[in-house]
Amino acid sequence: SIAATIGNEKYEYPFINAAGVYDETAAQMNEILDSQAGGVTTKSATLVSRPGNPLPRYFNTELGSINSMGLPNQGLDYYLNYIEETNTDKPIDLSISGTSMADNLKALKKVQSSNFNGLTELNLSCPNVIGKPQVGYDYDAIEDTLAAVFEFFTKPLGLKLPPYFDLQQYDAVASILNKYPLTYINAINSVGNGLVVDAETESVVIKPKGGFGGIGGTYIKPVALANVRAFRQRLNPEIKIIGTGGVSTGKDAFELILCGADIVEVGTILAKEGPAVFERLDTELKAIMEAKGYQKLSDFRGKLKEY
Ligand code: ORO
Repeated sequence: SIAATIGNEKYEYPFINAAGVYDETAAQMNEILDSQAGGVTTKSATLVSRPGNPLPRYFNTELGSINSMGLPNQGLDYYLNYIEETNTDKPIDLSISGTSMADNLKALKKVQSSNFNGLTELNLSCPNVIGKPQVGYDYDAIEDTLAAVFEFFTKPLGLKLPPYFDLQQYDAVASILNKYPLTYINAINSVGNGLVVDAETESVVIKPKGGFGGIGGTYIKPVALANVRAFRQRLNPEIKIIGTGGVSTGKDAFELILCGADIVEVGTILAKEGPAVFERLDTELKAIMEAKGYQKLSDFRGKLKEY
């Protein structure tokens, strides 16, 4: 079996979509649920629907993608209604991404008083809202947010984190997170504010922010592996980890799970291949496990060897 659990949620397959990919509308989320995905994450919701940034705002390259979507979404009520009306055995994870602390608190109060009891993922790492820094790079803001949220929020909560690059950053962030009853973290969001250049046209490839945007795909796999590993070494064992970043094969997922991921999310490769990718990933991961004689994910999860 390749099943996995986070909080009370059971994923028969350990792959789901990364928030923001193939999940803005009910039709897209239904397609993911109908595939061999373990579940679905909603597009990060704001209190009020948003059109997002001007087009073009997403671009695929051979090794990955760049995006500056700007949180286009249908608004929190749409996603809460979708969850309420959808009959499925699979988990639906709700992503929230207010553009201010006040909006995040309002959104989470709404979730708290709703019937939804699944995983709520608070996105502290969107790199693409013009004029708004990523909360995940401001330790005081992370701490203030968690202190305010856990005053009232009693449902299972996860945090979507930006990538970190210095071991001191992991120490600082983990010591804050370990003070709170988080159900999980999700590492990593895109590598923010990269730049893709088209040499032929001598131009950037997306319009918002002069072409700067979040990088996903194969480029960022080592960063994702490092973030999952570094947090697994520092977080309380009760805090689970969703590993996200640069997964396009079952082998990539195997590596993330070796680093400590409980389940794995896919963004760029899902945008490229569509929901059929989930069956391929399940099959590839099972084949690796069979060849190595592993029966379940916990046989190798977190067991990365060091010299
Ligand atoms: N893009 C990302 O890469 N991460 C986010 O959290 C949000 C967006 C977006 O909507 O632009």
